[in-house]
Amino acid sequence: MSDNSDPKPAGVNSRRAFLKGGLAVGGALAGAAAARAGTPDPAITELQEWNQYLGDGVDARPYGTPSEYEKHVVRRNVEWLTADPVSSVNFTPLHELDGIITPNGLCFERHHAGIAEVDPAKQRLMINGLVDKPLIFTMQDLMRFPRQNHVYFLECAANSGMEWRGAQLNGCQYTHGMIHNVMYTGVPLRLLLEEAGVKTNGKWVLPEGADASAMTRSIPIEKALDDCLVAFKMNGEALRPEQGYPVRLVVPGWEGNMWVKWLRRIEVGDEPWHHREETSKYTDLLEGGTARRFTWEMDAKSIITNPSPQAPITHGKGRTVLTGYAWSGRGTIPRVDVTLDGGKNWVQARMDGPSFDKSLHRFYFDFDWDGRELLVQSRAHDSTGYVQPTKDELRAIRGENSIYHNNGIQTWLVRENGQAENVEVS
Ligand SMILES: Nc1nc2c(c(=O)[nH]1)N[C@H]1C(S)=C(S)[C@@H](COP(=O)(O)O)O[C@H]1N2
Ligand SMILES: [Mo]
Repeated sequence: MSDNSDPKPAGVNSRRAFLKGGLAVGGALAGAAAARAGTPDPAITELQEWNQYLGDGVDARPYGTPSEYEKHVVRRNVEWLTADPVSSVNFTPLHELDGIITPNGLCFERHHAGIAEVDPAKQRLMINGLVDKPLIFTMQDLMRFPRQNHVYFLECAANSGMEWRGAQLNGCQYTHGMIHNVMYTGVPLRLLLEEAGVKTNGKWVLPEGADASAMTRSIPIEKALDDCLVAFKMNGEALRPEQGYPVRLVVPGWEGNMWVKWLRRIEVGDEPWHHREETSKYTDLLEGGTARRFTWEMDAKSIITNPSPQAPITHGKGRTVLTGYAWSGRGTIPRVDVTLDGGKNWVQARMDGPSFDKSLHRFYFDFDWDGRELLVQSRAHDSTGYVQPTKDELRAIRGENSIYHNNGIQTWLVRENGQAENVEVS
């Protein structure tokens, strides 16, 4: 390594290394995916605009934003889905991302009464109910407890809910985009509960939000004492207002509704409260009119993000990168299978990037596309041995009345022209 105090030698070295690397890669690609040398390319032969002006200085962008060429990479909502945008949802543009982390500005939003703008100086977190000492924590109080960092996915139980009765929305952003994956910094809820002293009959906790919806959910004390976090940072910086600034509850592997944002109170009780969001909502209506309650853990699931309806193959046949995400609320994802022919033949995808518990995982399948129509699907295996089911297998058990917890295998039809659409195969 060169001396950090003088950036110049390092710059020179890395530039030389870059040029050498560039040549090597160029050689390997010739005749495959890269353009052949010999045809003059104006992107090389002509002096580009940006080569001729002095760019913005270091004082121009105190908080950075993406390149203007990335303006299409945004959260999107589906207008007919909800009556108004305040109690609604938008979706993460999964097909535009790579790796496993969701950038803060692209994390889907789900709120029941809009975004609360909480003043951190007036933020209080109260713990009351079946405790020895009811306590109130300011932000400063929270920051004095030992912190932890963990990458976790948050998936709304309604993710893919519109697909129960058949293929509907054209794009993985809409079919699977009620998920994000973030590194949280926070204090284990266990430490705060221990500080208050949970009484022996304290078996449940009820986190409550400070927004106008005052969101509440019953959580068993075992989970609260296990891995829940009271988080104040996401991907290193303060939580975004959309995600519950200044404090939200993190409930790893469990449905997103329980991750109360703008967290202001945690009550300890001896039984669940049976509030609205755990009875009339976030309950699975089964065939025959019975209902399944308290389905907290998110089952293993996966989705091919590229190619997909919003991300067609535009380069023609030959070298092609297929990629996507897989996750499980019960552990890690050691394996993902991929099929190009609607499930007749399966091959193992290549997992890449870190494998964290209850986090998104990235998979790739690198193949030579012969230009023929494809029916692409992915199938996740989680670390408990559970294998993601087909939609028909799910329907056989759960009927078609459900909205929540649809983790069935998704199919994209990729046409000869590279365009893709949402279909089902049986
Ligand atoms: N206070 C409060 N917390 C809330 C909600 C809400 O409306 N208010 N929505 C819940 C639902 S249904 C989901 S899926 C997640 C969404 O988290 P996100 O907006 O960070 O994606 O937050 C949950 N926590
Ligand atoms: Mo949700």
